[in-house]
Amino acid sequence: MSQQHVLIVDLNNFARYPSLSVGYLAAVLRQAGRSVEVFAPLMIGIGGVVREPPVSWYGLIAERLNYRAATSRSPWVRRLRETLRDRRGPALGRQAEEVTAEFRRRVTVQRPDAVLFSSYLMYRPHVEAMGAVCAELNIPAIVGGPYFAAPEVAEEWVDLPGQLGVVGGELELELPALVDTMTNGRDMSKHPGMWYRRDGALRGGSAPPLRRLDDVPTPDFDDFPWDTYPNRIVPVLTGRGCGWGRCSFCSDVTSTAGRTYRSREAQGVLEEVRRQHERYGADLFVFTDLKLNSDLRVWRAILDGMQDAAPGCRWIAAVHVNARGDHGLSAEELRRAADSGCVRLTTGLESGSQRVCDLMDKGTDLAVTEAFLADASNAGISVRCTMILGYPGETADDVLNSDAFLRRHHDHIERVSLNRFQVMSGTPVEHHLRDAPHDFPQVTELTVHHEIAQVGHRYKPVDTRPYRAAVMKLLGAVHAINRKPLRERAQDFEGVM
Ligand code: B12
Ligand code: SF4
Repeated sequence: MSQQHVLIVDLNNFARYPSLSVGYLAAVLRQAGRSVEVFAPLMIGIGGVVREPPVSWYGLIAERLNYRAATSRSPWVRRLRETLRDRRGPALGRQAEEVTAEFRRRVTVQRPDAVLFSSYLMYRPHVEAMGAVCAELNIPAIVGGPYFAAPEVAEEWVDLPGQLGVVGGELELELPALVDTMTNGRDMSKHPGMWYRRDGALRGGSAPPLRRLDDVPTPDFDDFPWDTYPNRIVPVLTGRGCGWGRCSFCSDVTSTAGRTYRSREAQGVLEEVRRQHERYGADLFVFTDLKLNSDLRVWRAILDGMQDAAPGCRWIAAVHVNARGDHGLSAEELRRAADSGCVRLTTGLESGSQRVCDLMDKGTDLAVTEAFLADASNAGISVRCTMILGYPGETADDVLNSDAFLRRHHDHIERVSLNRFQVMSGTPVEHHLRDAPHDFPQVTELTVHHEIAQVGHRYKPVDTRPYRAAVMKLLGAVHAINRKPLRERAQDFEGVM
């Protein structure tokens, strides 16, 4: 039998560094002797979402107008905003036709035995169009990705036209067997992770979280268009899930690789850093762990071992500053982190009101967070905070507390990512809203869109004058921080995380 040829299509498509999931899939298949090719829209110049672009002096006016439009009661204003947003949104979103045309050209020439789509939910039109090409050419194809573990999402996707199978879970170690089944035309439903419909009902199910993380080979990024990235950043994952894992709004821990916390051996992680540094000539690393300090053994091994593994490297990560303070983020450890090349840490502040953090089950204590901000900044680390606006129960006073918090820590925080609260399918808060709506009298107009894992809603306080005034003030504090130049050592990571 000739060697199987597999085409992986990367619809994660991030314009700053290769997609880790695709690197894993390619590595596993190559290790099993399959020939692999990757097609990412970025290869034809089409990038994904631009994250956190530099803020201009007039940015505050735009931010305030944008907030007013997004929360306007007028459907006309909201629609106009959506049209403008789509126009400015990810190029990939608008260019399904170009991507499909190039995909058709490639599969017609290459005639792969199987096509694997790895996709964010927002690229469904692209998956459908390319899936139709596969059906036309009689090439078996499946789609998987970070959100297909959720049954409510699978329910909306499982009837994709053509013969496109939908698969959920961390299946990389099963992939060679799965591809065999696909190419032999056998029934795929026996494989864990396959979703299918029988007798009108959704069957199958996402594969359980992968336990044997150390069995997964080092991600293979050979196929990525390195020359199109502004610099060479390599993503590394030391564990899957989050050591805290309880925040009520968090869809990271309900999505595929976030379910339950699992960690790798520290030595394997450092060995991977060493190998990727040599293989790709990369000195910049991003740990895509949900929270890198979930396993303190690994965290401390990184502080001790990064410069040996990749001399001169710089790296960034996300951390959870837990309320108890046993988080590996003491002033001394943060200095060691900076010495080991850490130039940016991002943390979920979410709110400057302890009451709101507690409503979210955030597991943080703002006094502990304050100490972390000062210690990290004094150690020379650029700190980025994510925040949520409009969480159920938040009042105008809470927003003013967030504003005051940011103004107090203006000198210690270098970037703030402020997001309006979104109800994501499958999260604890979504279940709570569904099961006990009377607990949330101020949340109305729920509209379910499980195909994109979102549940639209309206939060009544946003229509009140004091709340709006507080938000306008908070936007000013955020803008003042985001206008600051980044520390030089962190500049290579601007807009990355
Ligand atoms: C790191 C990260 C990023 C990074 C890098 C993204 C990248 N493309 O590489 C940054 C910070 C840039 C980012 C940006 C965004 N992200 Co992001 N991100 C993550 C995060 C936290 C980890 C991703 C990761 O490395 N996972 C580890 C890998 C190994 O897991 P995986 O991707 O699920 O892949 C595994 C399986 O799913 C499976 N698999 C994947 N594909 C396929 C295909 C087949 C055929 C098979 C068999 C298996 C398979 O195999 C892999 C190995 O087990 C996830 C949350 C999470 N829990 O995963 C969100 C997540 C993926 N991001 C999400 C979103 C929404 C975004 C943004 C759109 C946010 C925004 N508005 O700016 C942007 C878009 C960026 C872009 N594409 O241009 C969503 C996606 C939801 C969706 N709609 O599909 C997630 C799930 C977060 C969430 N819970 O909402 N992100
Ligand atoms: S700490 Fe972060 S990743 Fe962990 S559950 Fe909370 S929001 Fe999610």
